[in-house]
Amino acid sequence: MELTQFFGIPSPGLDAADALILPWPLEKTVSYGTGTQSGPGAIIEASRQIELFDEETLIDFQERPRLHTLEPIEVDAAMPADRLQEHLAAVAHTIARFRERFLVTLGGEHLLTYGVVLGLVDNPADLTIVQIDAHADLADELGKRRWSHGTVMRRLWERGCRLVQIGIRSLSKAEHELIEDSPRIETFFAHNLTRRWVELLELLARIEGPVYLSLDVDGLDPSIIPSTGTPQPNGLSWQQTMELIRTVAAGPNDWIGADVVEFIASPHPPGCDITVARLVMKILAYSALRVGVRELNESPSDVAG
Ligand SMILES: [Mn+2]
Repeated sequence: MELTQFFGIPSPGLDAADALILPWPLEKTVSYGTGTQSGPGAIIEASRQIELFDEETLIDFQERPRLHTLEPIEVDAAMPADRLQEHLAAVAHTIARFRERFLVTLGGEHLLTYGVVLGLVDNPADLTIVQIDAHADLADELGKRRWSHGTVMRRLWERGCRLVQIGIRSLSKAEHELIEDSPRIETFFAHNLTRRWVELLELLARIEGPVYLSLDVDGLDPSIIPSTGTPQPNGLSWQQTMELIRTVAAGPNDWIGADVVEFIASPHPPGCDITVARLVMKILAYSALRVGVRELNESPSDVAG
């Protein structure tokens, strides 16, 4: 049991958990490097090597938040790609049972974000997705497929989601035109991210309503996480990534969950899997701190005392 739990610490059980971790080893439409199905297992294995204490938030995972790692989503190896939509809908149905707890999904290819989002919200038009990614993922079709890691944000946008895209540095002209034409898509490209950094933080700090963080590990610079299917140079630094997540966590929004996708287990370079596990740990720590802050603010005894 403990071996399959994030950090390798005992689960308090599904009902008592504050946050849930869902491994979803989806790999059906990768276009270059393969192996995203190996991601969730490698991240959980590596999580056993990191400290349970976070020196920035002072969160100690021995105490809080209490984590429960769910059974991995079963992905039928024989499932043809044209049944992906059905698979996503079925998993969304399962995920709907886990609402009200902060959910971190470990991928797996980026397409899974569609299933998670549809499971977490009734009305996608209420949701803002903060997408850290090298790729816009806004293609209408990729290799004649409508359901693909390269089309996932297009499908979510069609359902009414608002997108804030960060670190984008790979997209087609058609995707670029969609961004230009759509008021529901705000894209912060990598090439001028430094110049627009303050504007970005201010935008993130203003978001209200439900927010979901979708973190494609290729959004970070490949010098930090090279082990992904389609790496691109000029990615986010670790510090930039942390500042973005902190800003979301500190905002007046309702942060409902996150995913970390497109990681491929690899022994080269050593430690890459620990970096991704640490990324998951920081997401959990920032989200937990935020719950603590909210509880403190809402408690009359704390105000009086
Ligand atoms: Mn992506």
